[in-house]
Amino acid sequence: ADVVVVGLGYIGLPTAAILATTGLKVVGVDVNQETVDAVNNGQVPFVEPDLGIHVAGAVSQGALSATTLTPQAGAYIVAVPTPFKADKTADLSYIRAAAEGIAPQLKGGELVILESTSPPGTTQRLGEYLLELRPDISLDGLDGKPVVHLAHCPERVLPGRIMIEIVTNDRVVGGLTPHASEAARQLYQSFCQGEIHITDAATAEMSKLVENAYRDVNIAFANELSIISENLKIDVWELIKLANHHPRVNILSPGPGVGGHCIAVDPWFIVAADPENSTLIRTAREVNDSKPGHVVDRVLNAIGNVAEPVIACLGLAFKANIDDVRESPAVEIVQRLASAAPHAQLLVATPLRTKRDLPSVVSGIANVERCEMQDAVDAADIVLLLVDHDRFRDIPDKSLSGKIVIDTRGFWGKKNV
Ligand code: SAJ
Repeated sequence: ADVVVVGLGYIGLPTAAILATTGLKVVGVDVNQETVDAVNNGQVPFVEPDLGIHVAGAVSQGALSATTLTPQAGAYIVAVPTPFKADKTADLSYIRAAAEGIAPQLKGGELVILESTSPPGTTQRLGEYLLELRPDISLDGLDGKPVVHLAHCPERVLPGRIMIEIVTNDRVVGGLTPHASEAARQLYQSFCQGEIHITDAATAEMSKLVENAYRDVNIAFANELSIISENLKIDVWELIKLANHHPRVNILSPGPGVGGHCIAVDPWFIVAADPENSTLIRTAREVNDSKPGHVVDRVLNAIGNVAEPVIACLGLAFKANIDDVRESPAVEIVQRLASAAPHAQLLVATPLRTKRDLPSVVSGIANVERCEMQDAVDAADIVLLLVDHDRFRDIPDKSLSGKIVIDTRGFWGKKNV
């Protein structure tokens, strides 16, 4: 293969598909046989606009295939998860496993790119894993052994817009050596129309973390405002709209909390790297993490003395118009509400989910069931909007009248707040 992409998830599969459209021969590697089979059938195991067309096209032309065993290639892109552990430090075991797959295939001259969002120093660490497994290679060539070139190139695509942003976004590339940076730049130039900025590996790692921490801090500001406004009986949406008329103010939107596998995770990697000096970043994380609990309290208050309350929970995804529930505040709210109010019936509407059941994180809870959105609203005493999916626009205003509406996203505007 020209390029092997290790990890066929939200980043690896789009990257593999887009590389395959440039004429390169791409092999995707994944530990999950179902994912491998799906890709080889030209299918995508999750929802992402336009990805299906790219994958089906590339597979049918023979440019893209998938396997569980890492083959030989000129370049490897590692796009595996880097979740955090209970102590909020990064779990690098998937990166280690990727290295174990790649190491036996190396001959010298290959490019190995880490795309997974990683704590500072991880590209170097990946290099060290490879050296441990293959003492006969080198990362810089200074010892005369065959060289393997390592670089970090963090992805910055927005779920829901991945196939557009993967082409149009600027990229940061940081090699362990200038040669590695240059080789990585050439590979990304094959499909990336944005500018490619070269730096060192640690700065590239940190730049990704900082972008997401920046957004987290700004969302925390909005979330803190929403709680203050509630206490002061001010409509936070109107407040923010007015403040944003100032030419240098741009407050983000409050919501039920911050989810996803990036913004809710990455700032912790900065905190872990320098706990003493990252007080603002840590506090923002804590503010955003406390928001689901706040929403649960609001609902419990609204339930009051209702004997058998029915609550329509609209949406489970971590944000609008996608079906991804990773770290989703909506999931946390449904779980906590179900146990805090065991007498309540929770009807959950997930209009974007193609599978029949609820995701495993909430299925099997006795008082939680999946329901069509309009049926859920019609049956409910309380309508709890958790995700601003466009599909919820189809719910007519009149079906909300007479219900208690808790709109965590400002979706329905002032009238229902
Ligand atoms: N959210 C709010 N209020 C807002 C904006 C977002 O509550 O005003 C919430 C969302 O509902 C969601 C969470 O924050 O729960 C994160 O959503 P998001 O749209 O801000 O970001 P992600 O996680 O989908 O993607 C981010 C992006 N990073 C930045 O915008 C700096 C994306 O470019 C990254 O590639 C991605 O993280 C990643 O993979 O790191």
